[in-house]
Amino acid sequence: MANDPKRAFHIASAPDIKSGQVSDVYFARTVEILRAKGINKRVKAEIRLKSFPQADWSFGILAGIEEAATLLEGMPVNVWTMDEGTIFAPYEPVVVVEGNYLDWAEYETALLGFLCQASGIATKAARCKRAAGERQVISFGARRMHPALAPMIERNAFIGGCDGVAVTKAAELIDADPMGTIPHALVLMFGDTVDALRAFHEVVDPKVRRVALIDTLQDEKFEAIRVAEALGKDLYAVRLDTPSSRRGDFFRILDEVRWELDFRGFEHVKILASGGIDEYEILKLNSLVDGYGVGTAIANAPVLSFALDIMEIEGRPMAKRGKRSGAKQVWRVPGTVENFVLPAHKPAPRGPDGRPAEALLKPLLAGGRLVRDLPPPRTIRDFVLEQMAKIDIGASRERGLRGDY
Ligand code: PCP
Repeated sequence: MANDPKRAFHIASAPDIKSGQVSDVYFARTVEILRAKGINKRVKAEIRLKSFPQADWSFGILAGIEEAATLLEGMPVNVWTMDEGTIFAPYEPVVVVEGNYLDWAEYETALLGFLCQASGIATKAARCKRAAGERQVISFGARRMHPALAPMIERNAFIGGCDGVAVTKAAELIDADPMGTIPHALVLMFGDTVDALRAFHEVVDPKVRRVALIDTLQDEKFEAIRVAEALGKDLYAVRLDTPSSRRGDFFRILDEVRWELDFRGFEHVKILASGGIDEYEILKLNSLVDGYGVGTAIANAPVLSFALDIMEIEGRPMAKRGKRSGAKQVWRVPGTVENFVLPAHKPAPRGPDGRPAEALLKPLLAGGRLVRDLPPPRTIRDFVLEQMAKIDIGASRERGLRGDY
């Protein structure tokens, strides 16, 4: 079986995406028909969400804006968007595109793809970070998805609130050091948890925290005692990734480990948990756990199924059934994350305290030229955490957004 140089990974390249080749065929046919009939109307379209993927989700984190800018940059279009990281709700337009329809029609598929997956990941990461509070949440999920997407997945896990990412290539994108502990494979290579940890301590850069994985071979509580006695003050934490077949009452296992460590004076040793962790599991384990490795729950987060719809043709409000026509602005009540939508031609409203409301849809591209700075991931993450601190449980409950914590 000769090595076939043409065999490549099943992914679209950046030039493929940028040249509009990642597009549903009915857009190409629409363009063909409109060209044949000499129709090229100037339209305005908006992207918005109809509902969250799960009933207990009460906020969304907008992500994918930087890639959307890269996609549409250089095209004869005007684009307005919310800032990346903005907390939004269904029925609030997050992106508006204006231009001659034939110039951008075939970019809808890729544009929505950038926003739907990235925003799902960022929102799930935000829910996990919100549940964990000050405790660390590290993205461990790249292995669950196509590797071509790993940088995108972990970048959006980070801007959503994760404190770190595991994949080196993704860490470069967020300008941070990759984070990780020990895989079961290393323990198996040494045939002993303490020997593997000692080798890690001897070989790996001292600035990397010493975290012992304690569920590979023996009972976690006895392994916790052994690694703590082996490394003493140099041991930062133990990680429990207990296989589901042995997990039983995970809380009780963690409680025993905590007791045995504290009983012997190893109060400084933190406990990390991974394997099947999501925001609900985090809420159950917080009283014992100091940090989490979250994989599948974030990497395989439900997408936010944004839709793009024309709402104005040749300057006149026109939208399909089920959609509000006309250009809109999304306003934010000062000092809150409470948004509301008004027709764009309406005057700027004021908040209950008289302060002017903030317009969330801001120019991004003018005639295809970038007219707004695109902040680095860490700045977007700070913006997300700052907003999350403002999510007022009472108000969200009043607004009938149930089930949030
Ligand atoms: C994986 C790795 C990640 C975990 C699972 C993510 O464990 O340690 O932390 O799990 P999740 O997708 O359920 O959230 P293994 O593959 O068992 O372990 P390792 O590669 O660390 O030996």
